[in-house]
Amino acid sequence: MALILPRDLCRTLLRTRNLCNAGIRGRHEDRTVHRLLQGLQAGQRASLAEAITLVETSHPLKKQQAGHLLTRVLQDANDQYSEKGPQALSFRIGLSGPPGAGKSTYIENFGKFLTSQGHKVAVLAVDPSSATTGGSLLGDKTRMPELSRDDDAYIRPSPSRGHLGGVTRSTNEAIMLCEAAGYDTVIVETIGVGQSEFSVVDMVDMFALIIPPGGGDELQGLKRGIMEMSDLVVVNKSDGDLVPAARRMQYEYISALKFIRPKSKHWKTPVKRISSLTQEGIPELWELMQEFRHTMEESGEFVERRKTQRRAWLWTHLKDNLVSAFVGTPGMRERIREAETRAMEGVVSPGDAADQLLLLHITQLQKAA
Ligand SMILES: Nc1nc2c(ncn2[C@@H]2O[C@H](COP(=O)(O)OP(=O)(O)OP(=O)(O)O)[C@@H](O)[C@H]2O)c(=O)[nH]1
Ligand SMILES: [Mg+2]
Repeated sequence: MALILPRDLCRTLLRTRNLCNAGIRGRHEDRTVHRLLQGLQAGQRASLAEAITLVETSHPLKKQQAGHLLTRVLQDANDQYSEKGPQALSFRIGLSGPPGAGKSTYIENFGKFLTSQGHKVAVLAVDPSSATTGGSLLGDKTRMPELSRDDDAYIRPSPSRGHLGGVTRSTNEAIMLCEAAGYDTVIVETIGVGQSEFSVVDMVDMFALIIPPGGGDELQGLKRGIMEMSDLVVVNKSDGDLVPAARRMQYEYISALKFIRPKSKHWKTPVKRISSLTQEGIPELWELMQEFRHTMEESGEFVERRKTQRRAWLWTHLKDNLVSAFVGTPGMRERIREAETRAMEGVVSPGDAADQLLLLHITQLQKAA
């Protein structure tokens, strides 16, 4: 059945997500978009911060501007890629671990190590707790005192609005903006307690799990799922009295990983011990990460993963936008509430209730067309 969208709905769709980006380059460009683009190209932090705020917004006009900006950023990135190949691509590293594992301490020292090597590092956070508590990375900035003062580093506090989907979605776009501003290494941090790490996997080139020593139950708690997604497992706090426990943890993870299907046929997930406090093992870990990147690039998987990720994000956006367009149809909220009640009471099966709502929606669309 052909689905024809009435004009009102089209407008809503275009406003909620700028679906009409193609060919923007030649058109009159919004002044804000132009200014931000220039700022990004000049590597200005203030423009980067403003651009990220723009992609986090839910304001319809600003969303449209964000869409234009992202299109331009993507075009520039594609030009760079055609010119230089995979070398033009940044390195996106996802870092997840339970609270207190030492993520902030690690990022502080790892980040400083990278900037000392001439890299430009951006740190973004996907923090499920911030959605309700209002942004815990503010505290984290103080736990990354030196990195936050480093001219070659940019630390973005986690957005404090919306549900997880919104937060992670804009993080994906924030990564692109950081790259446009010249950051060649982007670290995305997440607390491994919910679903957030699953979305982060779809944003990064390498996903690292960081765990503290001890806490045997932790291994069960950390679920197979997250291990299956990891390209690297880091046992942190391998210093002083904690060294024996860190070794035990390392062996436990090495054996646990033997029973897990490898994420890539080109890479076997290593388990490494480090100390973020003493910085022991941090340079070696970076070497390993580069080896990973090299292996992935050689096999073609690096670029392939990014393609697959883009497809996955397209579907995320599509589902979100379809649901909001559906819910936004006049009178639909009322009908949804009725259907919910009927399904809850067991009068109708949830599947039937959903089918009826969809049918109603399609009929309304056809009438309006
Ligand atoms: N001994 C030792 N302590 C560490 C190390 N890394 C971090 N810590 C300590 O562990 C505690 C937690 O470190 P954070 O870096 O804040 O951990 P986090 O994973 O960012 O914690 P959340 O943000 O709460 O999830 C702090 O007291 C750190 O000083 C390490 O390598 N060795
Ligand atoms: Mg932290």
